[in-house]
Amino acid sequence: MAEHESLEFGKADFVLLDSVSLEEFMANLKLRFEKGRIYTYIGEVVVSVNPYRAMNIYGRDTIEQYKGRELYERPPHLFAIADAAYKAMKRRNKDTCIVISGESGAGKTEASKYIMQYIAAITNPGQRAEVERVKNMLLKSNCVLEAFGNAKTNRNDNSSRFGKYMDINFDFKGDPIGGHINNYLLEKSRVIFQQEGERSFHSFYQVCVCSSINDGADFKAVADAMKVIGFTPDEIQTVYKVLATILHLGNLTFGVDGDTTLIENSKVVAVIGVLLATKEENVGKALLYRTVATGRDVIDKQHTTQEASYGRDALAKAMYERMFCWIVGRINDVIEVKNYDAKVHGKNTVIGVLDIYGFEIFQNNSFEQFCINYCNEKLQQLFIQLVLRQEQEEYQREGIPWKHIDYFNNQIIVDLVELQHKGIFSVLDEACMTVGKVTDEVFLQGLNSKLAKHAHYTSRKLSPTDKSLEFDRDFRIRHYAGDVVYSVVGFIDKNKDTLFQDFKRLLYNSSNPVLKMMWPEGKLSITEVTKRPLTAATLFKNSMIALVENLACKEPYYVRCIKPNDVKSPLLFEYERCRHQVEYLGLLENVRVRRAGFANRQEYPRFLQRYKMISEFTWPNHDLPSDKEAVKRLVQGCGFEHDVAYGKTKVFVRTPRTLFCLEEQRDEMVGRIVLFLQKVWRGTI
Ligand code: AOV
Ligand code: MG
Repeated sequence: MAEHESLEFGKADFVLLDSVSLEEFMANLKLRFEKGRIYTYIGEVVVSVNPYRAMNIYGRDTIEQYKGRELYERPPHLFAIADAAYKAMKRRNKDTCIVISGESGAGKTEASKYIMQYIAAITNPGQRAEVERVKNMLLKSNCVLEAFGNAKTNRNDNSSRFGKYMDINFDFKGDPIGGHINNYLLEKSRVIFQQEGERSFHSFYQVCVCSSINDGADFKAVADAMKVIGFTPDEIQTVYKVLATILHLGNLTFGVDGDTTLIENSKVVAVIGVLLATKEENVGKALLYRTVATGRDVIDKQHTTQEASYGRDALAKAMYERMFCWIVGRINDVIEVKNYDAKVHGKNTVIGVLDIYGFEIFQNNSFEQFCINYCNEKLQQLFIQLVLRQEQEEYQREGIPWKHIDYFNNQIIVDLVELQHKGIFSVLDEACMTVGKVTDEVFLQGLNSKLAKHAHYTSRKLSPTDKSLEFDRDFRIRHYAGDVVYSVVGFIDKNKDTLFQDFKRLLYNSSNPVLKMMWPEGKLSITEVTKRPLTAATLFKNSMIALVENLACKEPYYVRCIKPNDVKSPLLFEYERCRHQVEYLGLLENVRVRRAGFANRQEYPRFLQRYKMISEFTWPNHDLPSDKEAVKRLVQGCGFEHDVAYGKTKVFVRTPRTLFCLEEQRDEMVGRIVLFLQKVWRGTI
């Protein structure tokens, strides 16, 4: 527990509050924010409040203060948590992960970047060139991914529109030797539509150099970063061509002449032809016709203007998404671990850093917000499992006297979304599978009939007098973080995510090899394409389940971000706004579990192995009936009885300070033993 800070800044760890109540918690959080202390602990969890101003706490000197220190030795900071995750990995060969959560604009992405900078700064003391190269790539990749994956929304000027999980791999020395990025569902609909006050992805403005944010300077930074990462000039050119194509597609309009659908501004088609390195007529044809196989025959079927517009938008979205995934893939090619032989170098360990899109509520919420908010439910569930539930279950299992601490378990909402056959994703997939004309309304009817009784679901039909449900197309979910009204409009299309095969073939047949590479499936002819692709919802659900499984098998460290106000002000601590977040994040329950619980636990033999040299009863071996008895004797000898509990298989230590004292005594004894052995060796004893 961080005790060295002056009390005028409030308590550095919520665990030290005189009593655990929401009022006390909030008073402490507010006081610290106002005093410029944006970080506070709950044990090993960092609670962070977005300062909305540049803080002078991330420089080289601060990094030096945290390097190698224990959590409670310095004021709360992201660096301390990064160091703790790093130490756990290095000392105990553990894979660890840092999970950063909080709503949109709360400061997750900034936190993830500071954490990565810290890890880069404290590693590679030997200045190995290869390690420096890897570190540089990892840091530079952020700049590129933000340009293509972030956008200005009404919640955040630099909002992540994709989920990102980055593994950093370390060698036996603890130096980064590579990494891997997993990206999750990019909000590609932004390419063709933005709500009022919002923008498309930064990248478009960077190529146009035409707006309020400093896009021109960013353009250069991104181009430089891409070069450093190893994108070839051709690849970078292709990226710009794809962006330009998408911008031109936005200008294309369709009309009719008798029975014929036509493109009204055909000059645009010529430009797109040049950009995509393909014939103008091929572009025109792909936009106006689709090839269909009927039995053995293959015919060209003309689009209606509506279908043509749908196809154009789908193409723009798909090209952007594909390019984004390709960029991630190219970065992975460069940063992935190469030539690592575990037999020679020992185990290669990992720190994962998760930075996703935060919970969000807009004026208009659609499929994308639904997925984003489901993702946040999954992460809250993981937090509950790892921090609130497992902890309590372990005390019970070990027979430590324990009074259960209640918390809201959001599993019910996770189930509402993802349960097989019954959940919203299943209902959506079923609706998409229906033969004949499928509409969003069919999907809504499905929801209403399956979920009428669900406590967290309602809709206009089920609650006709509810004022928040303005339109027939609306349904509402009671999320852990608040109520969100979604409009069903677009759910079916977005879930099916159809891109006419003709476009895939068009892009595959481009004479630009980079573009061709992005569209390998265009190789298939119309008669070879049969398999129905998985829906967007199923793909997303599967990727979320895999993500949570991956995180759950690592030792987790948490950063819980809080957004102090909705106007990006550095001065304003909107009490209600913050209280709501503290409540739904389950922070109070976290403090309660932590306070009643123990900071550290170890199995008896392991504990003994580490500390046996500090007691005459246990060094070099003990003659007590069990390791448990031996540990008891050891702890008594050190005078830590009051701070320790004995479980069936493990010893539990309440405060980190006790562990710290044990470590100090151990260090001293190890020093003495070494000295003694040296004397024996030299024959002076
Ligand atoms: P998010 O990642 O949590 O939202 P960001 O990390 O992008 O939020 O933070 C939003 C903005 O708040 C940043 O652009 C900064 O202006 C400011 N900010 C956040 N953290 C700090 C900090 N430590 N110091 C100074 N300013 C900060 V989203 O990506 O929308 O969920 O999808
Ligand atoms: Mg973000």
